[in-house]
Amino acid sequence: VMSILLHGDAAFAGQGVVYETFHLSDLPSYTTNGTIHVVVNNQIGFTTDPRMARSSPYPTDVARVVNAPIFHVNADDPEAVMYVCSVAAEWRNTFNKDVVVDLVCYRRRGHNEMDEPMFTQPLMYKQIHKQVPVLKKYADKLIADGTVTLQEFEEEIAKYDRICEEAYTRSKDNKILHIKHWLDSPWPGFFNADGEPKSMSCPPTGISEELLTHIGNVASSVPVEDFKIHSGLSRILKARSEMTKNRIVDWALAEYMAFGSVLKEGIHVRLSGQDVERGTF
Ligand SMILES: Cc1ncc(C[n+]2csc(CCOP(=O)(O)OP(=O)(O)O)c2C)c(N)n1
Repeated sequence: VMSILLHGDAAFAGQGVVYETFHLSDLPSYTTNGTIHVVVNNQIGFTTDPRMARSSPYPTDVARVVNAPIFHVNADDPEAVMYVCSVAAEWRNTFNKDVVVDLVCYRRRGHNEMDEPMFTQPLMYKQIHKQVPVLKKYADKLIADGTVTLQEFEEEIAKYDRICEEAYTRSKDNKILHIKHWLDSPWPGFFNADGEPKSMSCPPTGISEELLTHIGNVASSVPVEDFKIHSGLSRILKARSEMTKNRIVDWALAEYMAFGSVLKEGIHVRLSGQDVERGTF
């Protein structure tokens, strides 16, 4: 058994649990006898640039507290990555201590299906769109030097696609799980006889539809005149205005309505932290 952890670069530097885990790594009752940490260092954390995310030069510097070896490797060079991974595995098997592989790469698309990185990192993403994907680059090289044939390459791709398709189909058979099954203590009084959470009472917080419509309209408008807005964003604003007109709300508009109604009561709202510039939280 060999423990392997996969991390994002921003998460590796920013999540306290990573630092805590490094300090557990060599304690007699907690050690895994060496974990290989693989950091997918795509040089961005959701929409946050490294200079806004951490104070150390490398995202992997947190591993220096235990003097773990850290290998920075160009992820566009699969053979270099394989080489570094074998060295890391050998190190771990010889010394039974943690080791880090920093895969220096880029993220072709957004952090998730809702994220458009051209809104927040347009220059970086113009460069990224010009990059030939590593799979194509490496396949072209292997085919050109006769290591594999085009047919062998295509068969491998089809094999992998099949694994993904089958897993996707299997994921749909999952039976519905009750929340109770996820909790490790009985929480008496919290659940009803069917295992569902009991409804809790809270003071009325409703506001008039007129006020909600007003907030929806403000949230669909551009605050500054003569402001050239990204076409993707104006589409979002237009959709938001349509929703307000049709008395529909999605999560983001509901969030605006919550903030807006609190503002209307004269209470300041301060959004702070990573990614708020795009209105994530
Ligand atoms: C405990 C916790 N803190 C903060 C967040 C908010 N958050 C979501 S994604 C993200 C950045 C993740 O960056 P990275 O690990 O580099 O992944 P990438 O965006 O490159 O996919 C943050 C801070 C979270 N989801 N969980």
